[in-house]
Amino acid sequence: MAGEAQDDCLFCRIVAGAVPATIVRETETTIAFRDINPQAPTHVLVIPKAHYRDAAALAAGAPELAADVLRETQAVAELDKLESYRTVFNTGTGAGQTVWHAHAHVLGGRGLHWPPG
Ligand code: DGP
Repeated sequence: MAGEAQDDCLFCRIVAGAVPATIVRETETTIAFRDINPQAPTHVLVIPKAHYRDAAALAAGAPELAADVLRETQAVAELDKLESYRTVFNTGTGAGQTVWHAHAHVLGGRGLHWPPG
């Protein structure tokens, strides 16, 4: 069921502390941790603690929680003193989503090209 922790979800396991991660921020509803395969000097993932399979499910099922995630992307940018940064939600396989727990990528610390690949 949407929102409930899934035993087979990697990011639910990070939330539970069962898989280690470099956590940079935590709130009542979210955590932010450094990506294991960084694509920029700052590459942090912001996730809701509750399980939603992607950003679309999160926005539809828990809009206030989606807003919490967005607020935290800004907090991560401030933490890493980023003047410019990019927030990305990959939604669906064709867009490159590989982990099925909603997450925002926060990328910064280098020039970022547009359009993305
Ligand atoms: P996406 O492709 O949008 O679903 O992004 C998933 C990201 O998760 C990807 O950039 C790599 C990252 N990732 C995968 N496994 C782990 C892990 O075990 N720890 C951390 N910190 N990041 C992970």
